[in-house]
Order: sequence, then C-alpha cells, then structure tokens
Amino acid sequence: MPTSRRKFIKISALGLGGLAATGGAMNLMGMNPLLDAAVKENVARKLSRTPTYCEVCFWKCAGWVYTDEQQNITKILGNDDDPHCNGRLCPRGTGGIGMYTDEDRLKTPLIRSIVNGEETFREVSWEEALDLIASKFTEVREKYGPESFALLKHGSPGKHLEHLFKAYGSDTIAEPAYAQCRGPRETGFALTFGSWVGSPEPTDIRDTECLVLIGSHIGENMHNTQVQEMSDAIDRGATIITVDPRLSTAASKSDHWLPIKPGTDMALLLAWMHVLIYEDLYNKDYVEKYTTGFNKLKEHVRTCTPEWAYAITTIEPEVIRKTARAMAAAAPATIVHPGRHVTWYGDDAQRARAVAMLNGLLGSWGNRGGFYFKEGLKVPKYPHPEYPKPKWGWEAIGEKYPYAQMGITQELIKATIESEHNEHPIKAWMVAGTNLTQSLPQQEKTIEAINNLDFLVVVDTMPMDITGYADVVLPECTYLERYDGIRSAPNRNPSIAVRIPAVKPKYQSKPAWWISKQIGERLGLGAYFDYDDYEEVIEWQLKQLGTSLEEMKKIGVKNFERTSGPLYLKEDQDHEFFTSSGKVEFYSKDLKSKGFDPMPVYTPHPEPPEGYYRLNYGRSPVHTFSRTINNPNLSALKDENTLWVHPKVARIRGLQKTQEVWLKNQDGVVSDFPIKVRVTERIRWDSVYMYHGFGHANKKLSRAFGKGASDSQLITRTAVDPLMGGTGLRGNFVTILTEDPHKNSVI
Ligand SMILES: Nc1nc2c(c(=O)[nH]1)N[C@H]1C(S)=C(S)[C@@H](COP(=O)(O)OP(=O)(O)OC[C@H]3O[C@@H](n4cnc5c(=O)[nH]c(N)nc54)[C@H](O)[C@@H]3O)O[C@H]1N2
Ligand SMILES: Nc1nc2c(c(=O)[nH]1)N[C@H]1C(S)=C(S)[C@@H](COP(=O)(O)OP(=O)(O)OC[C@H]3O[C@@H](n4cnc5c(=O)[nH]c(N)nc54)[C@H](O)[C@@H]3O)O[C@H]1N2
Ligand code: SF4
Ligand SMILES: [Mo]
Repeated sequence: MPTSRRKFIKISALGLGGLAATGGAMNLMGMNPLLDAAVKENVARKLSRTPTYCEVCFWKCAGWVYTDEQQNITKILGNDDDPHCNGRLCPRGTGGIGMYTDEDRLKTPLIRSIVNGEETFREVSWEEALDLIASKFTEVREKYGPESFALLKHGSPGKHLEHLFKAYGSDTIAEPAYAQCRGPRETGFALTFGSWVGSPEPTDIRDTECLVLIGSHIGENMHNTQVQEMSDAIDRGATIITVDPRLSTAASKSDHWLPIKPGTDMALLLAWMHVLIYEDLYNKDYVEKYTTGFNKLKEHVRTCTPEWAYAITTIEPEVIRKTARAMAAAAPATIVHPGRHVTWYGDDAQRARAVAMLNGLLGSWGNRGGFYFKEGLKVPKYPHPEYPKPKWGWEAIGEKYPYAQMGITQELIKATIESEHNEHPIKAWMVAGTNLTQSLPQQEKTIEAINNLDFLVVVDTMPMDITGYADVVLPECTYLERYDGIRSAPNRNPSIAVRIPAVKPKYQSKPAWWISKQIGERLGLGAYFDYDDYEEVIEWQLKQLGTSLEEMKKIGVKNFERTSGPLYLKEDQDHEFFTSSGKVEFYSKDLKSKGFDPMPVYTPHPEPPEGYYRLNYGRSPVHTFSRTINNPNLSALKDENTLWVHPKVARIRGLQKTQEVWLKNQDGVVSDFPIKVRVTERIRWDSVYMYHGFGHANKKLSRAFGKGASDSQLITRTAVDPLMGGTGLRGNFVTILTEDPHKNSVI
C-alpha cells in the first residue's frame, strides 16, 4: 500500500477534526474518542435520548437525539446497531439540529393575499389554510377530475401526502430523485440483472478488492456506510480506480485516476469490455452459467479498442488496459459502482447498462466483494379502504418513455404548461419536501408551469425559493419533532428504525401525517386516516413485526435474521435472474423490440462553444442540496461555493483566486449572484466545477441569501433519456464574466 494514500486519509480526518472543534462534524471516519467523551458528558448532564433516523439526506441513518431537562436538543449521535451508519453520523447528520434551531423557519401557515394593492403572504390559522386547501381539492375534482391535482414530493413528508393523494384519486405523482437522479441506473441494471440497484446500494465495498468509481464521488457524496466501507477498503489495500474529469476526494485516494474528457464514459466502458473479452480476462464460469448474448457482445465491442477509446476519452490505451486487468485480477470481488446521480448526458440508462454489463463480465453481481443480495423487511400497511382507481396518472403522462418506472417531473411540468389542450391536464400542485426551482433543470419552465396553475400549496420547513410561488404555505415541523413511517431499507440484513419526536414542534409547525389527515377528513376521506395520532399506526405496525413501540423507544433500531437465503451465490448454484430470459442479459431482445439499441453504443455529446467551459457540479461534503445552506451549524462550516477553474484558464482569462465572477450560459442566462474563483489543477481545463445547492434568492434565508452561485439556474438545456425520461443535466456550458452584469438592475 503506498503510504501517501494512508497519509491522505489522516489529513482528511485532521481536517474534520478541525470541523469538530467548531461543533459541527463530530465523528466521521472513526473519530470515536469524541463519542466516548460525549457519552460521559451525557451521563453527567442527565440527558435523555429519543430514537430517530436522519432526514438531512436519504441514507436515513438511525441516531439518538439527546435532550436536556429544559427540552433543549444538545446533540444527535449515531445508533451503534444501525447498519446504515454503524454508530457514526456524517457532519450533516450531526448538524441536523440546525434544522430545528434555524430561526428563519416557517412559523405559521401563510396565504397569498393582496394587502394595500400588493401581493403578500398573510399569516393565517391552520383552520383557514386547511379549509382553503380542501376547497381547492374539491374544486379540482369537480371541474377536471382528481387526476389533475399533482403531488411533487421528496422524503418523508411525501409518503404521508402520497397516501392522501391516492385516497383522493390521484397518482399524478413525481419526485426529482427519479428523473434527475437515479432513474437511469435502475433501468440499466433492471434490463441487465433484472433488479434495481435501489437504496442503499448493495455494493459489497466492505469486502471488495477493487472499486471502480465512474464519476461517483464517494467522500464528497457522504452516503455514510459507503464512505466508511470505502475508507476501510483503502486501508485494506483494495485497488481504487476513479474515472472523473476532476480530482475528486475519491480520485485523490485512488491507485488510478482517469481524468476522462467529460461525456465520453461510454467509450471507456466499451473499451474495458473489449480488453476483458479479447484478452480473455472475463469470468468464464459466471458468463457461461448466468448470462446470455455473450457472443453478440463480443462482436459488438470488437472494434472498441483502447486505441479507439483514447481518441475519444483522452485516456491512454495502456491505462485502459492496465485498469481492466486490475479489475479482472480482483474479480469477482470487483465493483464497478453504479453511481447514483446519473442523469448526465441523456444516454444515461444505456451507460448504466454498460456499467452493469461490465459487472456481468466480471461476475460481481451476487458475489462477495461485488454486489450482495440485499434483503429488506416489508412493513405491513395500516388497514384502510382500497384506493379509487385514477383514470390516468404519472404513467400515462410519461408513456412516451417505456422504461419509466416512476413519475417524470419534467413530463408533469409539460402537462401543466399544456393543460389547456391536453388530455392529461394538470391544474393544481402540492409540493412537499422538494425545492423544485433548484432541483429541476429549466427553471423558466418550472415557473411557466406554476404560472399556469389554478392552485399551488407548498409544505416545507423553511422559506425556500419554491415557497415564494405558493398560494398557500404550510409549515411542517422538522424530523426531530415528529413521528414518521418506519424505516425499512434493504441491506445485508433486514432492519427497521423508528423516528419518535424528541421535542415538541416549534412555533405552529405540524407534521405531514397530521396535515394529510386534516385535509383527508375535510374531503370525507376520514376512513383512510383511522387514528388520532401517528403513534397508533407505528404501534400497530411494530406489533405485526414482532416488536413494540416500547421496545423500539429503547433500542431505536432492530436487526432481523435473513430469511431469503445467503448473501452471495453458492458455487454451482442455479440462479434465475428477474430478466425475461432469466439470465444476465448482455443482449436485450426487449430493448431491440422497442426500437432501442440492444447493446450500448457510443454517441458523441455536444462540446462547449469557443470561450465556454462545461458546467460541472457535485456535492459539498457538509451540505445536502439546497436544503442545508441556511442551516446555522452547517453554514458555519461552508457558507458559499466557489468556482473551480484550471490555472491555464485563470491565466488566459486573467482571473485571480477569490476574485468574484458571474457566469453566463450558452442560452444567455446569467447567474444572479457572483461566485469566487478557486484556481486549481484538480479540474480539467475544459470544465469548471461548483457545489450544487448554493445561490439562494429568497431574502428570508438570512444566512443563505446571495451566497455563491446556483448551478440549477444555469442548467437550461437537458438531454432527455429516450428509455426512461431522465433529464441529462451536464450538457450546459458557461463563460466567465468579470464585470457585474447586474450593476444597473435590482435583484
Ligand atoms: N442542478 C442540479 N439539480 C439537481 C441536482 C444537482 O446536483 N444539480 N441533484 C439532483 C438529485 S441527485 C436529487 S436527489 C434532487 C434533490 O432534490 P430536493 O430534495 O428537491 O432537494 P433540496 O434542495 O434539498 O430540497 C428539499 C426541500 O425540502 C425541504 N425540507 C427539508 N426537510 C423537510 C421536511 O422534513 N419536511 C418538509 N415538508 N420539507 C422539508 C427543504 O427546506 C427544501 O425546500 O435534486 C436533483 N437536482
Ligand atoms: N454531502 C452530500 N452527499 C450526498 C448528497 C448531498 O446532497 N450532499 N446527495 C446524495 C444524493 S441524493 C445523490 S444522488 C448522490 C450523488 O452523488 P454521486 O452519484 O457520487 O454523483 P455524481 O454525479 O456521479 O458525481 C459527481 C462527480 O461526477 C464527476 N463528473 C462530471 N462529469 C463527468 C463525466 O462526464 N464523467 C465522469 N466519469 N465523471 C464526471 C464530477 O466531477 C463529480 O466529481 O450524493 C448523495 N450524497
Ligand atoms: S449520511 Fe449523513 S445526512 Fe445522510 S442520513 Fe446519514 S447522517 Fe444523515
Ligand atoms: Mo439524488
């Protein structure tokens, strides 16, 4: 193991130690001495603890919320028994307290009103807000049918509101976590292995000997146990190969960094398959036993030599060969990681399929150190009457995309804009837990759709950008102040976790389950909400699962034995994959029959025009999207983003480090706010890079307003995936302005 990699981890741990001193990041990557100190301190201060699972991102780590005798939350620590976190939260999870303490939170329901001739929000009672919302639900049902009321959602509140919408008769539902996130990879893997990857990913990083990351920036993408397992894998000496146009944290810890020309990964994947097949390095037993279409694949990649790929990707042929051999040497304990945010260039489901096929050649699906067979526990549904059957919904709206398995946000937007002459007209939205104007590309389209609505209600905890467009705003209490559904996510072993309120809701905020019930009852749907408190629902479900609320309050997480069989394939085991052929499909007859390429093909993507750079973006390790930028604890760790610029570009453009610049994209859209330059060799000269989530335009966010630039604002062009409707976001180009373009205007 080269000592320099070992050192790198130490440096990064030190960096985080520094953060811990400021009170934010406590215990990432093995900083357990701090934990011990914390526990001792708790005993001394007579803290009590309540179980929760984190809502700062969707890894859903289970933790303990500590409160003192005055009902102040003092800290949140990971639950030792939780397979999602192994007792350690990431800096964002620890900083989750800031979601509760943020004084900018939404405090009362608000209704858009005209006061003195000006539109403004009026603080109203829950009664008034809920009555108005219920009357709009009724109006839409009578005028257009319930299907015309759409739900756009993300996270826990969405689950409760989904129940309301289905009871009301609408499944016109979508979320940005599908068509702007992992949708394409689920299609690509389902077509190849017959199974979604799902969340958490069943990547056996713990036991891997070779981890290949295509873009996927684990370490900045802080999905907890993946980071922990990857850190251990590095310590164990596993080979890490990272393909990224930027020297990401992961790339800097890798044995091989392949600084690929953006948008050309497909060529590399095909060339890797070429080397594995033509150097006879693929896993012959696995291929013979479990796969179909190998000969067709062999012919398909015959001309995809490393020399061919070099001209496209700028990765040297020898590097392509060497890395393919390293993957083969470790196989089947090799993971070519499926990635997560994979909506890049429009051919994303096919790229995900190429990743899946590479794993198929290596035999890693179903083998130790590759992908394990996950198992989850089904939480029984609390009894309620059957849902009515909608006449149309997300499926009909997205029917152009035969492989869409969830609602496509952009298609719902289209159906809203074209509602006048559309057989699926959308007239009203409820938006819950998603900041649509920052999470969807083509802001202008989102706003056009909103302007076309009869009614928009937003359920949020914070006065985020999207709330500014609402007719009614409902303040939800934070995850620390409420019950939510039981967390049951598939893992090596099934487990469940509960979220119990640690403190009373602040201000007049209320949980989404209560909001759903209140609206439902006003619509005569009380039978769907046959409980006074959500506690009753959980209690009933826990009983079915052989435990109780009382027990779960004490333990927070319960682990169960597997019942579906072993984690991995046994030697010589027959196994039927859930594809049409029952095999891992290198060649897809299904794709062919629907008019698509049966095997992935390289197609070039648009290049930046003269004087423009490709807009690249990713995650800040201490923030989640736009939701945490105003969080007092996390904004103290990072309060603005910077623009990564290669020194050559800085020289040509005369840019100095920390200089403020504005960005203009290929369609003439200019960033509202300036962003400071960071000159670094870690980015290719043809691209610039920034963290997503910054550049908030709502003045009510006292810490986030005007800090940094928003990538979303500059993503006006999308490349749509023809298989499942995902919107590729990485085909946008920017030029750098050094003069304030807004000098003479007021924002
Ligand atoms: N430009 C660009 N767009 C992207 C991405 C990108 O990297 N760049 N990433 C994409 C990906 S991978 C994803 S998954 C999506 C994520 O998309 P979103 O989930 O929409 O992202 P956030 O910006 O975090 O918006 C969350 C909203 O929920 C609110 N919220 C937080 N907690 C609660 C709660 O408990 N209750 C309620 N009611 N509201 C709450 C927050 O205040 C915020 O307004 O974005 C996608 N869009
Ligand atoms: N801290 C933190 N962690 C998070 C989140 C968060 O908000 N904050 N969000 C979570 C969510 S919902 C998601 S979906 C994941 C997303 O995290 P990932 O799935 O890891 O996201 P990617 O888009 O693959 O990763 C971005 C990387 O892709 C590189 N890249 C850009 N263009 C190309 C290209 O053409 N080829 C290649 N090979 N690489 C390229 C960028 O330089 C960057 O390093 O993160 C999760 N984890
Ligand atoms: S990874 Fe971090 S932010 Fe995400 S759920 Fe876990 S602790 Fe919370
Ligand atoms: Mo995502």
